[in-house]
Amino acid sequence: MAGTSVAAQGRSDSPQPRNSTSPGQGLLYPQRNETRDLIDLSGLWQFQMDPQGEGEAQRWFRKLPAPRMIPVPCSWNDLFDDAHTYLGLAWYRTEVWLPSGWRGRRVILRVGSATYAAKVWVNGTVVTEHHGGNLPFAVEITEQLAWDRTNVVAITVENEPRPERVPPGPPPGGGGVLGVAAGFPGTTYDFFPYAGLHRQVWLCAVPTVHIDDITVVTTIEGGDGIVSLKVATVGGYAGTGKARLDDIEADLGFRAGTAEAILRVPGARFWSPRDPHLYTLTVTLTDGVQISDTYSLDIGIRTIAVRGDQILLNGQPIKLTGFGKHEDFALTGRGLNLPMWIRDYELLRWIGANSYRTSHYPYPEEVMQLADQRGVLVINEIPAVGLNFADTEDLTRLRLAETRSQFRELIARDKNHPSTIMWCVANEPLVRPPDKDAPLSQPQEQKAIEAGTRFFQHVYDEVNRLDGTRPVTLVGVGGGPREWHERFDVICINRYYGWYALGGRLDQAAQVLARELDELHQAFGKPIIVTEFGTDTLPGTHSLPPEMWTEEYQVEFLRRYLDVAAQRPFMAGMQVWAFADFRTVQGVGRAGGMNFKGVFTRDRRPKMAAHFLRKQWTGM
Ligand code: BDP
Repeated sequence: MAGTSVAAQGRSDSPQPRNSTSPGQGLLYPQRNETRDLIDLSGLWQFQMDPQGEGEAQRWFRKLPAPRMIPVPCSWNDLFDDAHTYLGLAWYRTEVWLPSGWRGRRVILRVGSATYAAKVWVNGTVVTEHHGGNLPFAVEITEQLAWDRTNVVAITVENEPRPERVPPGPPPGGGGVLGVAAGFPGTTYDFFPYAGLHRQVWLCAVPTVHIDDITVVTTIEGGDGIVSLKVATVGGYAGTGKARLDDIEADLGFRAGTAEAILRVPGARFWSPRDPHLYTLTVTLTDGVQISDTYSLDIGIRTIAVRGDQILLNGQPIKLTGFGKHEDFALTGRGLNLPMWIRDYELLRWIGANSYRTSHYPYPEEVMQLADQRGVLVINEIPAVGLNFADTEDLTRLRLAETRSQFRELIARDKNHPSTIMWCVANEPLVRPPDKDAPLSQPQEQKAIEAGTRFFQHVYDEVNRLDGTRPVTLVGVGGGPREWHERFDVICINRYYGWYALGGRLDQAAQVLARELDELHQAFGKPIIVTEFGTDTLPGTHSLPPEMWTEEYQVEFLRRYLDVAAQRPFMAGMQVWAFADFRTVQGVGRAGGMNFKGVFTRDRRPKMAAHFLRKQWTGM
């Protein structure tokens, strides 16, 4: 957790809040069934920016002095001109009347994501604070509720780019991820710092004693699937329960609120991109005949492992084809946009991709459910983008705490998704910030490399402790220290030979890439995935012979990279950067504030490269 000294470097003088999830530690997706109910608070909320940070003292959690309406979920940036580049504190407020049938149950408020830090009031009382912009948090609010009048929910969202956060903000006045003049707004990464209540806010009614968490691990024995599960409850449950999957049942005996069981599924259908079969697992708490709580979860039976230089799904080698993506669309920004996601999954199928990476932050829970249903393999990444290790030890320590806490939440949320086949701990960590002109001295550089090595060792160990069933990776930048990869199960690299280096010289670029892949394979003998390669491409711009920024050049560039990979049977995957054009900060390297490396435009029209990839990946 952040100490006050560093937090004070930001605009606000309050320390980063301690994350609280309650009543238990579980983050099960909200569900309505015979024992549970829900109210989705999506819709129009009142909104007001608070650049002076005066709202709390003036009790804006009761009444906003000059509100305007804003949709939830949505980013605030593309809706109001004065909010477009606003990085600071903003208030959201809504009212809700509770059904009388909810009396006697616990009521939990669950926020899908608030970027970056949030503080929540219910009827004027602070109920929780949270930081980390892309993951849900929940808090019990039963005590604060009123039953004879409307309830006021107020949430502040604050998105200041502070250096101790993950992703870190740039040093004051800094930013400049593109290695050119600083972008605006200043970030340490190449995407727009959208902010707001980005996912749904729910009220959930659950029984006093209820299922708080379920952890499912699947293995394979011959043709049978083995489903091991752990159930955790809130309320010190010491009774009995049942776990059911199709017509297979196991009894659960709870001690100190938890129970475990193993279900054997004879002749199971194993989850894979070809047959993404999901089984419904239902857990019930049953004291005698009375069901006191129940929760259902769709699970896939599959294994994922690394053997030598191969990634094995259900014991068979797989090669990833696909993309790095963003959660980005006009007007909604990074707000939950289900039409966009459904279209994206359609296009992934059309183009023949079997995978993507959640660059550079966790995506919505519904999107993970869709990946399960559609058999898409996901590299699940936390927002550790823009890290550098030449900053002070204090900052590195604070970012480590933040990274670990976000990982705990991510794994709590996504551990049961068969589609998540790998955790990614960081994208392109750097030895020094990209906007520092003076190179580091040799000893300084060595010190930064060692700081990074320790950092990633801690994160790797933590992730492995929380979930020992999935490979863990780190995505490295060209020229980054090789030793940072050593600890990880899969080597992921982003490479831009033929774009940022060797622009226009694709023959040379292919040679350099080939040489590097061979060296990496020689050095590590682990699976290698190129998780980013691509060129900015203005749709409708053409040239013969192919020149940079044209659609022909994008096709030729991708062709060279895929050819180099095809000649190397050890390659475990190729993910193009990017799926679609996306909004980033203003700067001389980004026309119109856009990154144009998409093979689809921002409104999802195919560039020539999309047709090319489809041919490569589907044979059509
Ligand atoms: C890589 C980053 C990615 C950028 C991309 C680019 O991982 O976020 O958008 O480069 O420059 O370095 O397009």
